[in-house]
Amino acid sequence: MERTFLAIKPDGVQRGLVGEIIRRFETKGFTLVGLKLMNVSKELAEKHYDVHKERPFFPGLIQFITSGPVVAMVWEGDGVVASARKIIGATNPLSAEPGTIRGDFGVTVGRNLIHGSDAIETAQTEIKLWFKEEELASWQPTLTPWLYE
Ligand code: RTP
Ligand code: MG
Repeated sequence: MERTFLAIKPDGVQRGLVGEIIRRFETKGFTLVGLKLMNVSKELAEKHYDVHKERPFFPGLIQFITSGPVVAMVWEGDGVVASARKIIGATNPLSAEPGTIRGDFGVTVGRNLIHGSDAIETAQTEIKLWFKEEELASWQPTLTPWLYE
């Protein structure tokens, strides 16, 4: 089953949006298989955002992500990688559609509340980077026959 990596960034935690954000993926029908509140080391933040290391916003992004606890999560379900990106909305919250997390709760790109893996391969790399195998729970919700044909 497809999996994605999501992280509620420090602004989402500080603003008390953890429950609201988790609710959106839970009620959609995705399955939570990994969850932890954690402080992010500079080393982990730099590895996670390695593709952006030459960008001007990189130092500020690392500073921000390491500034307070984040909620790291792994979610499972058919098409979860692309669907989660839709639920999250565009990178710039002012361009994100209402109804998306960033569209509903954010106003600026550097405080856009949540990260979501951008492709299936990226998701696999990010899950390995953030979680140990034993921190992930494989389980089949009893609702499965009501979610999938
Ligand atoms: P994310 O990786 O955090 O899920 O966000 P994303 O895919 O929608 O956007 P991405 O292009 O990967 O950018 C990563 C994060 O860097 C910050 N950013 N700041 N100041 C800027 O112009 C700028 N551009 C990007 C955002 O916090 C973005 O989520
Ligand atoms: Mg990204």
